[in-house]
Amino acid sequence: MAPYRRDVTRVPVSRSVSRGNDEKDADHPNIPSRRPRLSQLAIIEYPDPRLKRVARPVTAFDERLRRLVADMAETMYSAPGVGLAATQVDVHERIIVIDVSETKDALHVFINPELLWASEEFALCEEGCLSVPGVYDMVRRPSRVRVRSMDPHGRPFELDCEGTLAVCVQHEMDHLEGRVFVEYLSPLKQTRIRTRMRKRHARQA
Ligand code: K1U
Ligand code: ZN
Repeated sequence: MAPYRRDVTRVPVSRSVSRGNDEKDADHPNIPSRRPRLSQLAIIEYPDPRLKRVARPVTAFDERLRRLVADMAETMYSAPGVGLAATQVDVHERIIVIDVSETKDALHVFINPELLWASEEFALCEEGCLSVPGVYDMVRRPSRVRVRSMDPHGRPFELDCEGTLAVCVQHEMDHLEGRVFVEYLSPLKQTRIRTRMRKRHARQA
């Protein structure tokens, strides 16, 4: 499944403000005044208990889902991050967005993803999390995975992942199971991270 290429088409402003225009323009999604505005969603932070919730499968492949996916992508790009699970924005449905490209124009959207296969070979990679800002540590995971999923229109696809994409997809699928990457770290590190996060939240209060 090819990732969604981000649409960077710019329509001249004069087209969007032209008077007495035909109906064709009124429906054109690239005309700024007609394009629905994207929202940045609030990301919940560790150790918020809502990060422990197990997400339920998506059953309605409708405009509301596609709008949520667009808002999640906007939230991920502006954070900035390379992935985001719906759990992190307090929506407990099985939805993930990922873009590990340098150019930030290769969005992967996974609805109801399932792990079909994981390699016996493992890799140690540094991970971060938008729900645990400022914390990075090494996590060991299968180096390659195959995922079965659906796109936002309910069409099934399978994707072989390796490198950063494999790390990211496993990290995000953990979020859907209510797991945060710090749970792979030692109890001492987890305690230190919780203390650090609680201090951060007290400062912000
Ligand atoms: O799940 C998340 O909170 C997103 C997380 C994904 C991830 C990163 C690294 C390894 C595994 C999973 C992030 O995006 S953390 C931020 C980050 O990695 C980043 C930030 C700015 C530029 C590039 C990457
Ligand atoms: Zn995360």
